[in-house]
Amino acid sequence: MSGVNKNIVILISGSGSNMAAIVETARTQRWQARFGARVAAVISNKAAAQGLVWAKEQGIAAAALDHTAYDSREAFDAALMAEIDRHGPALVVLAGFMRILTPGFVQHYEGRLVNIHPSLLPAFPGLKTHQRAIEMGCRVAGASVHRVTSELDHGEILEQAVVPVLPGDTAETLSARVLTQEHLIYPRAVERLLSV
Ligand code: NHR
Ligand code: GAR
Repeated sequence: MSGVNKNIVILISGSGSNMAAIVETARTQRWQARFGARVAAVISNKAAAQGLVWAKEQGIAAAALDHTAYDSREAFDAALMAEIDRHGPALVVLAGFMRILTPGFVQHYEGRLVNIHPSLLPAFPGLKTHQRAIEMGCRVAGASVHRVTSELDHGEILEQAVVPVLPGDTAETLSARVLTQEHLIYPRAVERLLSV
């Protein structure tokens, strides 16, 4: 990705630990100096998202756009696009963002839109991935960073990490094990996108 001022906009819905991992890696790996890249904004569809508080403390522009205030997915996505585009993003990063995006949104950011999904895609697209992996008797689980297309959790895979499923695991214990790996692979995938 050539050029200077590569603004990264991160979309969250909750705790924002993947967002924080990316912000911290940007700092320790000097993304500004090396790639002209910085996390310009964090946007949540939930005003109560904990990640917004942390982002503000870091001096990052943080905004909430409540999807329930819009009549349709198209109307929400149009407002979200307007908010994102204020920052002229080179990359839009979904990090625990829980709203399915319309084809118009996906098309607008084609080639600039990535997600982290808590399963070894193409296994278990959609929700409740850890519970489903345990119920199926999977011996391994993990996470995938992928490009976002209008087909949910189906874009090109950019990074993956594998963890064991251990006897007695619950969705909570497995998701915590997967999350530690997400914090390694997501910053790595974003850095690779910035460096090409
Ligand atoms: N949008 C598109 N077009 N394509 C993808 O691959 C997307 C996407 C939006 C989000 C993240 C995804 C995940 O990693 C993601 C990938 C939300 C849902 C969902 O069903 C499914 C997958 C993902 C995110 N959301 C419900 C909805 O009606 C709301 C659920 C809730 O609020 O808890 O949008 O898993
Ligand atoms: C992460 O495990 C992420 O993979 C998952 O939600 C968690 C968000 O944690 N994403 C989805 O389930 C998307 N449907 P975080 O807010 O602490 O990054």
